[in-house]
Amino acid sequence: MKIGIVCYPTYGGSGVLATELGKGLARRGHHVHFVTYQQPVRLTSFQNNVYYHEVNDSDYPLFQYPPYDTALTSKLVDVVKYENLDLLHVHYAIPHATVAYMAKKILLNEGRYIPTITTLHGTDITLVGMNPAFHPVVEFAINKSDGVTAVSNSLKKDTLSQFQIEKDIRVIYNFIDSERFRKANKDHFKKAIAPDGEKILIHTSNFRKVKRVEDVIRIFKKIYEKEKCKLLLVGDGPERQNMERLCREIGLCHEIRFLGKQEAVEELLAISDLFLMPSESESFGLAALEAMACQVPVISSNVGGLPEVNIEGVTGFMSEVGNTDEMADNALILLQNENKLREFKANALKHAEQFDIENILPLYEEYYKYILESSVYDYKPR
Ligand code: GMT
Repeated sequence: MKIGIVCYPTYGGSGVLATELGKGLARRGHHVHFVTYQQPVRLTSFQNNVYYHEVNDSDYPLFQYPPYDTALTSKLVDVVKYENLDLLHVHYAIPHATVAYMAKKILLNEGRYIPTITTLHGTDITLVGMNPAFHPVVEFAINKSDGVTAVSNSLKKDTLSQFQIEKDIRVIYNFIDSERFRKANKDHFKKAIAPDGEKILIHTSNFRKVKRVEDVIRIFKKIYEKEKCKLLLVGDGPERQNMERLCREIGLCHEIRFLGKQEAVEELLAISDLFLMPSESESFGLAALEAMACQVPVISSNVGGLPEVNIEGVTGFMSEVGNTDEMADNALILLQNENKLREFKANALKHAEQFDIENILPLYEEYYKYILESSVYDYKPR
């Protein structure tokens, strides 16, 4: 198949997932064309069957906001026509589902039908999509996609309750590449970060409000009072300054390392003992799954799709959003009991294996075939 993939090229979960999906499909012989405004962060080296098309918008002085949607639509029309694509798969509804619809209409006007699939990732529904500035357009565009997938049952439920959806939504879970996300021996890193054998806690995210990153630091403080440990903060984003201020206030800057955006996050996960994810909302929690694949149990909130990933009392523990006392207590249950920690690490790996890319890729391929066959009936030649 010749597949066009539209995504955000940045460190966010939707872009990571879309890029890994495309690379996986290319390994299985499909031709995958990424269309976005920047080289996706996980698309770092040459791979056969993978192509990248950059969208260039205009900086004409009249535009207060350069019309990216229009530029992306034009690029999609071009790529579908000249690369002879079979299917467009867009990740994150805003604005990608709308753009895909527009491209489809333009191509239809030229007598060419291109089926489109939208994958909903989370904040496009639960946060941004709910904003009245976007809601009617998002609802319309989802309904006009030939296929719609959601990354968890929870996100499907949220979508159906917040929007009038006429389409069937197929749940296809996010995945990890177990070859890459595994516990490799990185003892030299561990020694550098925790020279006295302290336990290492880790959080990775885009440091947005929804991640409640200040809770990460509050949880760490409570743990630290009982058990000497280190905290690694991977990523960057709007809450960084507030986090740094809080670290100074509680006097723990020397135990907390801000590592910024990291390419090889799996190397840091490999030396970590616990992953903290106290998010306000989380449709799936791909970062938690990546941690589990590296044998890192998860202390998280119990919102959204997290209970579908983190199994309470097995792969980690979950608490109500904001209950940092309980999250710290749960972390201590594991940090102060080597046997229990070892058991949870093994459980985390075992559960994560179900989400291996090799199990999930065929589900996308099968869905593509289904959409290609069924959407033929929607095609009405001019
Ligand atoms: O978490 C973010 O803010 C990034 C966002 C994205 O779209 O890049 O992540 C969402 O999609 C991920 C991949 O499907 C999910 O694992 C995250 O749970 C989801 N984030 C939220 O729902 C807050």
